[in-house]
Amino acid sequence: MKQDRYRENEQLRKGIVLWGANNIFYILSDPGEFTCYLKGKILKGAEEEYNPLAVGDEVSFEEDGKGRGRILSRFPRRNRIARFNKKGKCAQTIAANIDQVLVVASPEEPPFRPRFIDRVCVASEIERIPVTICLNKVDLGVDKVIHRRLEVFSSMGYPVLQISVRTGEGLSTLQEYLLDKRTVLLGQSGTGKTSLLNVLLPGKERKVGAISEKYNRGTHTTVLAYMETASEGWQLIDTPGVREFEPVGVLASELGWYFKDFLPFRGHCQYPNCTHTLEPECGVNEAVENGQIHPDRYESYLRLFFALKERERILYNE
Ligand SMILES: Nc1nc2c(ncn2[C@@H]2O[C@H](COP(=O)(O)OP(=O)(O)OP(=O)(O)O)[C@@H](O)[C@H]2O)c(=O)[nH]1
Ligand SMILES: [Mg+2]
Ligand SMILES: [Zn+2]
Repeated sequence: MKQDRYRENEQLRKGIVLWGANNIFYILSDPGEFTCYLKGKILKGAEEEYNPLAVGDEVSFEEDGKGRGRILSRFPRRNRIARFNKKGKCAQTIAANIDQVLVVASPEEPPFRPRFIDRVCVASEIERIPVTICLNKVDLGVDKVIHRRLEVFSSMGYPVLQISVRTGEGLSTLQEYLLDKRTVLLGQSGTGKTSLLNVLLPGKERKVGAISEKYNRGTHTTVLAYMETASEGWQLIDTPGVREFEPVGVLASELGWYFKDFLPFRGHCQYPNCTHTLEPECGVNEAVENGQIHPDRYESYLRLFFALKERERILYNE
């Protein structure tokens, strides 16, 4: 008898992953939220990935009539933001099906790290996801070096916003960027991603962390990515701060295409497949030398180039 009732209520549904890990995921469907499990932590077609499902993924599931369900499949992704997981030696998807990436940085506590921003820009360019750069904590002061580096991002076409969750500066402008979109927040630990959610989508008192006095870094307060929806319908995805961000889906030899400020100078390279490293007569190198490309952007490029080379050597035994 019990078995029959279960079968009667059983339904096939479609929904979006709000958060989850391992094999339990919280799915938003119409109507309501469902706690769903993924049998054996494996999903067909996603065997090679670190995590088969990420926040923002669309799935089909079978509901049991009591708010629980079993995930059956993942629908094709429109895009994803992913990084290389060194432990798993494969791609780790942070969020899927997003409209915009918001890189959250800070001038201090933790110190400004433009290389992190550069890498997120590469990962987003690979998937053609628009990026906005958001410098939080401007109440702590922003020096000239940071201003200059942020101008480089503006000149490449990335919107740069300067805000302070503490004083409220810049928040109304930021809100305009978020309207009607699903935005994922990415940034080092402690830059204020969760603090931002608390002011933009108030009422939940999500946990924010202290800055470690010893290391002047965040303390990895958020441990799982999650998505929240504003009453107007736009969505924000908060993510755990990561120390290292290495993009996936790009070979070292192709990396230069994702540094937008290099593009005008590629035509001056002697070799069409120039990697802008050791080749003679390289347009990018010349532009760095005569100040047309910011030297720190080039430094970012080199570090990522050699990191990708090393990864390729290990993965493909080159
Ligand atoms: N001075 C200043 N501090 C801020 C501002 N916004 C956030 N903070 C502080 O920065 C610290 C870290 O904030 P969180 O929101 O936890 O940072 P997070 O980016 O979510 O960090 P993880 O979850 O570890 O990735 C907290 O002590 C906040 O109070 C700001 O605008 N100015
Ligand atoms: Mg957080
Ligand atoms: Zn070159």
